[in-house]
Amino acid sequence: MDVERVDELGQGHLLEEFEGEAREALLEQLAQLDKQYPGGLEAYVDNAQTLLAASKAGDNPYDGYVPAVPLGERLQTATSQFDECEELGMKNVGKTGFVLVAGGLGERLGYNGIKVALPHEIITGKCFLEVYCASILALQERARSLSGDSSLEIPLAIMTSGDTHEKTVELLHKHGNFGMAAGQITLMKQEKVPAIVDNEGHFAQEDDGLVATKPHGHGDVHSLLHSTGTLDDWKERGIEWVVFFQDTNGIVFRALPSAIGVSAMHNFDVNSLTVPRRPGEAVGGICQLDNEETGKSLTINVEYNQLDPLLRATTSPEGDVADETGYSPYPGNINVLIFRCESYHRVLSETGGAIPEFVNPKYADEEKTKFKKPTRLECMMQDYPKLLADDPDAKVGFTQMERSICFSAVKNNPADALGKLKSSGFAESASSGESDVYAVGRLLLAMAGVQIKTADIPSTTFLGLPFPLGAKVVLCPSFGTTVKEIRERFVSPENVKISERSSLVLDGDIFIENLDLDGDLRVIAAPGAKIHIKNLTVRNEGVTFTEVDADDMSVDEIYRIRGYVKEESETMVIQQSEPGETVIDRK
Ligand code: UPG
Repeated sequence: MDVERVDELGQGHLLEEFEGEAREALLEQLAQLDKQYPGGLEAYVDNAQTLLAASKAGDNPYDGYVPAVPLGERLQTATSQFDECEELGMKNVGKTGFVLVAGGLGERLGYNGIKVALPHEIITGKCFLEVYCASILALQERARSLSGDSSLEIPLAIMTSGDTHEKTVELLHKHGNFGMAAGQITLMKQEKVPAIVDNEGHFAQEDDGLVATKPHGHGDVHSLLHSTGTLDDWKERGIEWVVFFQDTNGIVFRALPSAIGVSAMHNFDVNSLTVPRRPGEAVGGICQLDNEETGKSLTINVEYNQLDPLLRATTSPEGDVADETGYSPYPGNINVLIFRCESYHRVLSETGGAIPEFVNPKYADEEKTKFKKPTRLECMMQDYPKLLADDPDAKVGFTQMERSICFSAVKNNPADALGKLKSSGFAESASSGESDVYAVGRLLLAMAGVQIKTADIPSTTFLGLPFPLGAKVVLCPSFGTTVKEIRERFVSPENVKISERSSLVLDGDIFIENLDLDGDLRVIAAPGAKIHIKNLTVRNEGVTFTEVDADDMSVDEIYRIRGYVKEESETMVIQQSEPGETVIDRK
């Protein structure tokens, strides 16, 4: 970029103290930033000035809108309605593309690596990204046998950022893309935007002269799917549904077949998966916003920091409070979104996928002219329905499910998690994410009729956070992608008994008749192999979790953020690596 252009953009201050190489580097960076932002830096400065003026004036983005609880589908597990949705969803998964947003640094978690590399539980040690890839591959296998098309491939796009890109590439490379084919995964790197120091939109500068930059938010995923040609490609390949999910929700694939089924049933352009939301928790609320004056109505997420002021200003002077159920009446957004590819593609072609932005400066003075620290424009992926506001035919809905089957994120360090647990009932820590994986395993087995305790389970604490001491059950995606499929793996479930202190991993094509487990058991059937457990009694020392000092730097960080490690005294492994069937018949 040349010097005149920098002046035209009102950013001449950046050049004042920098000559020579530093100036060259700065001009090069500005040219790059100009290229990356839709409409260039001129648009960025314009947008910043407009949004900062509105923020200074105290404008409410929801002015004129009154929130109401939207209509949506509420699905309960273990009902025929759930089964029907799953079945319909499974007919559609072969025509689905998955998008993982993984550009966030996870500052609240305080973990030094990328979040998708964290183990989703430490019994298998499989990381989040591995679980996501395995889930997609398991769905792909089912879709292949349903369609008879053995070349069918389900695509995955991952949004990374400067903070996460290299490490994500390394992780995929190290593990051979976790079994996904070459070209099946598309990486899309989001770029940062200039940090801004005042209401005029002047950019902040680092000591070396470069512009200070900050993340632009997960809303970039839409413009990236457009600009990289990924969505064009998916549409051409016949993809009908696009599913977005977050980096650390280890159980989300348990809910996706049925949620895709709901989308297909209602032909929803946008379907948000939601959970009952506790007032005050860091989970946005899906609201139907009605504007009497314009007659417009919009079903959209109102972010957690904006819900309370909106409610106070409109329908509820007490703000973000519970109704008689103990939950907020507004369904909680978990940023698991399912879009209809055809209309999504059309909207992105028309708009480029630029999502309306917002700014959230922390003011240092009453006149609102100074910021405590530089701010920037941001955008959120769940704001996409704003691009549909002028389309009266757009169908925007939600699918509510029990939290235990679809949502448990890992976002907070143990100390903050304790505070969150006290204030909202949800810790969202590494240990709560892990214990929720085991809990959904127990739940699915109990729904299949297995004798396993799912309620009144005693807890211990690690770093002050409660950890239920129930059976540690890990049902890998290869073992079952739907509730029905898992049910069918047990021929006589009443003859399967798992004690509370047990741990169990079921990975692959496995059928179980009679099993009495008190200890640790891992059953692993490689692709093409089958294991039939006719009769098996297991009694061994098993696995225990023991406390570790979170400040002991000799302990790996993945354990320090949990406050425990696993001690494997005695385990039993039944493994079949070659194609063919193994029958286990040991009383
Ligand atoms: N992310 C990016 N790029 C960014 C910022 C975030 O890819 O610039 C990713 C991040 O990696 C994660 C996801 O986006 O996978 C969500 O980010 P996170 O910081 O975890 O979001 P929150 O502020 O916790 O809130 C989001 C939604 C909120 C929802 C909540 C559920 O905004 O409405 O209730 O997630 O976990």
